[in-house]
Amino acid sequence: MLAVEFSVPSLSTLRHTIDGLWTIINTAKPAVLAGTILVCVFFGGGIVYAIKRWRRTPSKQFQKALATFDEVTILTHPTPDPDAMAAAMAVQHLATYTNTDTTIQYPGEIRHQENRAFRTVLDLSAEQIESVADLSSDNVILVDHNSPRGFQGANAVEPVAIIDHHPGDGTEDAFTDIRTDYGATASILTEYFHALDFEPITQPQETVGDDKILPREVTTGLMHGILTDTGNFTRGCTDAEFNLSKYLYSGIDADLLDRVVNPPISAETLEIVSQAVTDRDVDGPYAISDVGTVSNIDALSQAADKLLQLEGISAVIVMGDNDETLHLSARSRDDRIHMGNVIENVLEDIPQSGGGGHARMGGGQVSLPHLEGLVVDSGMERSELTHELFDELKTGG
Ligand SMILES: [Mn+2]
Repeated sequence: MLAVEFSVPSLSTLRHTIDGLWTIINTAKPAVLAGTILVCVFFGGGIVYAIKRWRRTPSKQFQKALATFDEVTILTHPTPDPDAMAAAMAVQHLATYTNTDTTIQYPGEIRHQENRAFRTVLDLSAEQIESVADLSSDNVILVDHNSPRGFQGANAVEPVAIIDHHPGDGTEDAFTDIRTDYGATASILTEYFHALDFEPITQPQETVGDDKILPREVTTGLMHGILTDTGNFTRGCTDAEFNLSKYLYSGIDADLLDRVVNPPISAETLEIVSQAVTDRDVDGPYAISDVGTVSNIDALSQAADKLLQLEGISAVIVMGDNDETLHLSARSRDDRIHMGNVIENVLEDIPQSGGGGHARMGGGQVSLPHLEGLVVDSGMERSELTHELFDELKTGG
């Protein structure tokens, strides 16, 4: 380590310096003084201009970037959730003011009842893609994620803009606005509309003319995106989420919001949730539930969410199989364990299997033929997997 010592100037030294400056100013000729002032004003103005440019709001920068394209693809991640869909809708709405044609696309599936309700109730039109060839345009804008994934050729896609709140680097050449401290991508886009003086109105989309207006579908969608990503203002929330919700409030349609927040749940999903609760294995504060074969793997995470609410339980894993693959969904509110590591450590020894995640949320996939030893010699029963998971939970992962 290099130690640097700073000497603090004494008071008398400072006084001498100030006196010296006064003498220079008093004795200088008026012409020299005027010249000096001119030079100061010139450079000062330059600096102010540079700062203003540097501080030009992301909203204006993004709008400018949008305006350079005749058409763009707005792409979500493979599990388009309300935040991703709201962000996509918001970009699409902003693009109508820059005369940019837009297509919203997504890899993966929209299955969760909340996501299906979002699409139907808020009239989102989005296309599914399977490979890079399906992209409607070369100009790809990523929302709610910062590197393309979940479709063939995703690695080759170089986005022109990225708006997200997940950690990541983005791409050097693209407009990039990644705010990891924000609770939702919807918050970032709401901030754009607010900064650009858009007015939330309670009328539907069709009534929007040239005025800078936020129709009720977009407003309600953005509100729903903020609500879901922050767990109704209880998770990863900042000032921005609260302040921007106030801005959105006047344009929210209460009926639409109710329909997207509380959609009907399919009988199968509720049955899986109930089965996960009934068939749970409990060891101390941990619960693991194997619900067998399911047609809707989305229901596993909902079952895990519900099981975690059980009194006395602080970490859960729910598993079920579909098409020769065992899917695991894990949740924790136990600070002693890292759920992502628990799943990763147990699954890494099984061929063609794997998983991981964050401290409080994890998931994984296991090839059933490999687990049961039909392909390789060393197989195990599903009940043995449950035991291994319990053992790993106790070590903390
Ligand atoms: Mn999000």
